[in-house]
Amino acid sequence: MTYLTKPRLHHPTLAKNKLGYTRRDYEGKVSTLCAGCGHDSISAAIIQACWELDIEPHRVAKMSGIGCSSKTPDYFLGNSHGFNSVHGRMPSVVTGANLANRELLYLGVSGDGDSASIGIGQFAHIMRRGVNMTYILENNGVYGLTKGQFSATADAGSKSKRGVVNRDAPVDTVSLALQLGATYVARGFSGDKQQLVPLIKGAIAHTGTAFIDVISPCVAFNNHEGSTKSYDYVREHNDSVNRLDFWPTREAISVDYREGTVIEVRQHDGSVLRLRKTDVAYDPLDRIKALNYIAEHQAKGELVTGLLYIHPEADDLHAHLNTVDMPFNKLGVKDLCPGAGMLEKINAALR
Ligand SMILES: Cc1ncc(C[n+]2csc(CCOP(=O)(O)OP(=O)(O)O)c2C)c(N)n1
Ligand code: SF4
Ligand SMILES: [Mg+2]
Repeated sequence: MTYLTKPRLHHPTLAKNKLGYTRRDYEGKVSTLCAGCGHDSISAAIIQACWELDIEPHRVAKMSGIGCSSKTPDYFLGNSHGFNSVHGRMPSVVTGANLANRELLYLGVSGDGDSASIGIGQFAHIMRRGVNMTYILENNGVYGLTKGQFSATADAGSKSKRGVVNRDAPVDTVSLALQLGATYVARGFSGDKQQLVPLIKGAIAHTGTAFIDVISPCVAFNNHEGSTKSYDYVREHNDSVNRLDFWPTREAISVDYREGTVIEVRQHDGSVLRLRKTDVAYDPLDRIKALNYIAEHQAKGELVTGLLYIHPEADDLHAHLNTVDMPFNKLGVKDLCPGAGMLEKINAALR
């Protein structure tokens, strides 16, 4: 893979977080994506979120599939663990890694082709199994890496750069994630960092599968008139349901509040999500209403962004499987392989 290493020069006045790290410490290599690609803005939002959360980079495992989007983990968190897997197979790699070591923070990055076309089976199962992770889908409606073919999220009627009209019905990954049981579901737009950073912070703090679909225009193949995933289209049709501010409970951050209704959602780790509703009728704790809300706006050609659903008491795959608290990779041979006597006992209990 081609890449450019960034010079390790830090300006002495750069702001530092609690760990003494600057934002630069959360960056990766220089991006080789097209200038203006929405995916780079998402990488910047991930860097900002991890810096603001004072995350120790060695505690993060970045996983991805194949695509321009799946290349991006190389461009952030250069001091974290990473695995660039096979097209559409990131979820199974995260599941295995998470089962082996539950102490890491898992960050999966995927594309709409990677998740909704070839990888839709894997996508479905990770959403329903509650693997503790943040799943970011960088959604541009095309296979950017392979020169702009329609992906399964392309809207019927949208036009390719060459003027071909897509006739197939689209997969809406947000509705799918909700139906399948994801416990934190959001949609963002790569061009709206103010909204995206808190959504990512909330997802990282959430226990269970946190899914964020980020509309991310491909400037090379899907940013023209007729595309429903272009910058202009999204700006004109975006309906933001809430403004989300995120506080880890360990510190009080003063923020400039806008007018509107605020609700607080306390998560498993004690952190609090504050949702500023621009639409007073919207309730992110109600899954069925979320599905209806998304569908109603979709029928009007509108995209709903913001935190669409959260189950604050959600648990994860380890709780479902009743695994031990100690990560498997720290257990000794005796624990992992208790011997023939124990196997005999288990078999006898099943007879
Ligand atoms: C098994 C397999 N099939 C097909 C490909 C070719 N391929 C590489 S990336 C890609 C699509 C990527 O699209 P998406 O996930 O939307 O990422 P983007 O480039 O748009 O960010 C395809 C079809 C592949 N690498 N492996
Ligand atoms: S082809 Fe599209 S998705 Fe890929 S880097 Fe260029 S703008 Fe981004
Ligand atoms: Mg794509």
